[in-house]
Amino acid sequence: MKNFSIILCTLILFSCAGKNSQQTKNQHVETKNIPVFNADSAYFFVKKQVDFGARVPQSKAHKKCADFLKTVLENYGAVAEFQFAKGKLYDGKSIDIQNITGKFNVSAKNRILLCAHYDSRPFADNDENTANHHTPVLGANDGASGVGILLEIARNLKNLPENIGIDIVFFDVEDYGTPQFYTGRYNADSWCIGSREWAKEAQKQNYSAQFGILLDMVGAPNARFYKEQGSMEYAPHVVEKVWNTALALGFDGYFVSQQGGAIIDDHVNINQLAKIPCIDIIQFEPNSQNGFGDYWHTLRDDMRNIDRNTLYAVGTTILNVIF
Ligand code: AHN
Ligand code: ZN
Repeated sequence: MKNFSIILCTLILFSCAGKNSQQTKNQHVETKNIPVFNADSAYFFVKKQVDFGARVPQSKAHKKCADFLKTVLENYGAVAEFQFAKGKLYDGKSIDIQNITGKFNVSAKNRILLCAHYDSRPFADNDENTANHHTPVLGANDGASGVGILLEIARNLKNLPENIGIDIVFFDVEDYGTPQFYTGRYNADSWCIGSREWAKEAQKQNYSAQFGILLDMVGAPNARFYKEQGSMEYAPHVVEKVWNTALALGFDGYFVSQQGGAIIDDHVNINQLAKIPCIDIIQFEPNSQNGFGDYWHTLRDDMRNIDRNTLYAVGTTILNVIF
């Protein structure tokens, strides 16, 4: 037994010595412990949200989901809080906003912002059946997918280096934009109402982050993510960092190295109001009628529209960008 331990110690010593000499050669090489993104766990988090029902602002399902999201963030070690505010809908009516923030490594100066919207659209106004146009969508992909990926990332932040801070924000009232059946004026500002209030407050509080990544519709089977135009305008270096990371990991089936459309989404408020360079990873279908998938704003955006492989590609890419 004694002999065996001596041999073992010698082996360990030798292997350590080998590593040390390697490290002296490349002094800046750090051993990175990148956590493994679990797509089953992310899928579970998406399903959990969908199981609450449509998360339409001011509904019971929405409130339950908001409480759930804050609790999960806290359980994974975040300092979490709600931001309550008021906004104005497409028809001029007032709406209550409830954004959710979870901060990891609160005192780190060097911060990264990760965000997604958690509300779901009150109207399936793209549904092939006009009788469904006033029915809320489940938003498995449109909303829940991004949040599910971010919760799985939160689960993996226990060993986050202490000099990096992560702020996960779940925006409310993103998807209450002017419905197609509305006979009044189309209002481009009727989208992304929650993030507008978040960004205004962030600016007031002098919040800063190195960069931000917004996830929207990141779970559909065979989704493709193009370099979105606003992201290229405000945060080209972040786009390159994320796309290069994805391509190096072999996710070129999802991350396309071509410019896509200009999309009105929460990242616009973050760039313009909070002045944080923020990109949008969003499914884009250049040949489709509406630019997104054919399930978009229809009753078909349910769990059948979620593929673990897509969640894995996006989640793994982000973990590799962070760590
Ligand atoms: C517009 O349709 C203008 N922007 C897309 C924002 C959105 C809606 N993302 C998800 N649902
Ligand atoms: Zn939507």
